[in-house]
Amino acid sequence: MGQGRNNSNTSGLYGGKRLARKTSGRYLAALVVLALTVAVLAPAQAAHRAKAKAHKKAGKLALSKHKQDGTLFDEKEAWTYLVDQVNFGPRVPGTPAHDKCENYIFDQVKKYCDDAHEQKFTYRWSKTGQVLPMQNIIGTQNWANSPVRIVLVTHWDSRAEADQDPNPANRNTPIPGANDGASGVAVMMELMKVLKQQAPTVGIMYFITDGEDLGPGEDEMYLGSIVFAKGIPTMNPKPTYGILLDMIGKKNTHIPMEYNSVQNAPDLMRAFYTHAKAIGLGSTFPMVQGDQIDDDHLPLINKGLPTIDLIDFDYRPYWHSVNDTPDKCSPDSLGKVGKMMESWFTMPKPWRPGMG
Ligand code: 1BN
Ligand code: ZN
Repeated sequence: MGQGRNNSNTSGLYGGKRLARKTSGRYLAALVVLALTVAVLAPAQAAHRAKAKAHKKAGKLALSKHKQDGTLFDEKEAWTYLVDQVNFGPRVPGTPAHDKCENYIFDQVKKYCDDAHEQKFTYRWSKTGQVLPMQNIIGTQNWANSPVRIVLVTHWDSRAEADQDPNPANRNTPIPGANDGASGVAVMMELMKVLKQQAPTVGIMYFITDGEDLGPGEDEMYLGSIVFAKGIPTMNPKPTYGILLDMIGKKNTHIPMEYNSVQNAPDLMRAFYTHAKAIGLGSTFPMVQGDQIDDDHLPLINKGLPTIDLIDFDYRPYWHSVNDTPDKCSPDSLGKVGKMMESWFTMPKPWRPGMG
């Protein structure tokens, strides 16, 4: 291109009148082409600009819709994650549904966490004598250099037997686990996605545990949590505290202050529930005492990590029944819990022990 311009300049300098006429003829032709191009392209370009403007406006609207309450958490996305898990079938260790769901969750953890791994273990189940392969799925965000490091816990397996089903004929059947299993995972999956876009002010370890609900006795529950907890004393860097999400997807959920959590982490519980009220989620997280629940938080507490259990245990007659299905749950409940967690993890001055 540079060379072409040099050549025409040379002609202009030494070519005389004929060359000037030729040049003005060329200008005329170029002007005609330009005019035609403008005439043909301008309307198309204007239409394109209008379309782009409309897209931009729509994008801004979509963003502002999420941002209205200052959070990015999308309850519809979380709901899809819940339904997808239930559609695999009951996620009972040793079944194909369990394998498929493991891949589904682990893919998301690999995509959105800085670091992802599985903690594999086996358990010989007294009911069948079978040795069951199990996997804790673990991912971290912003972990190594954060002064406050939070282990966010939920279980991804579903109970092998509907032993609380009102109908005795169902009591050997595995449960769908929409609320008891899929709800906590759904919130975590959406949370790790939004916190990849908007960095948390704390370090987060997503600990998605297996074998919580094998049972039927409590001596065969919380299996993944027990395996994970063994490593807590030697973890480097050390986690600061833990938060467990369990059964948080029920329609119109209310999550009172679980008793063991208040006993073991009173300051954290007070701070968490105070924050919920401050951001308008006081009715989802009412400051009233709830039941005392044995759950995945106890093995962690026993190994020195204060951990609170956010659980709505008021779920009869669906709890541990074949009727623990998505129609008992709602996107709204997932959204409320998700927004609370997003807000907690992005606080400019994160809560830490000693802050009161
Ligand atoms: C929570 C969800 N749990 C099981 N599925 C723990 C639990 C065990 C709660 C026994 C109450 C009684
Ligand atoms: Zn359960």
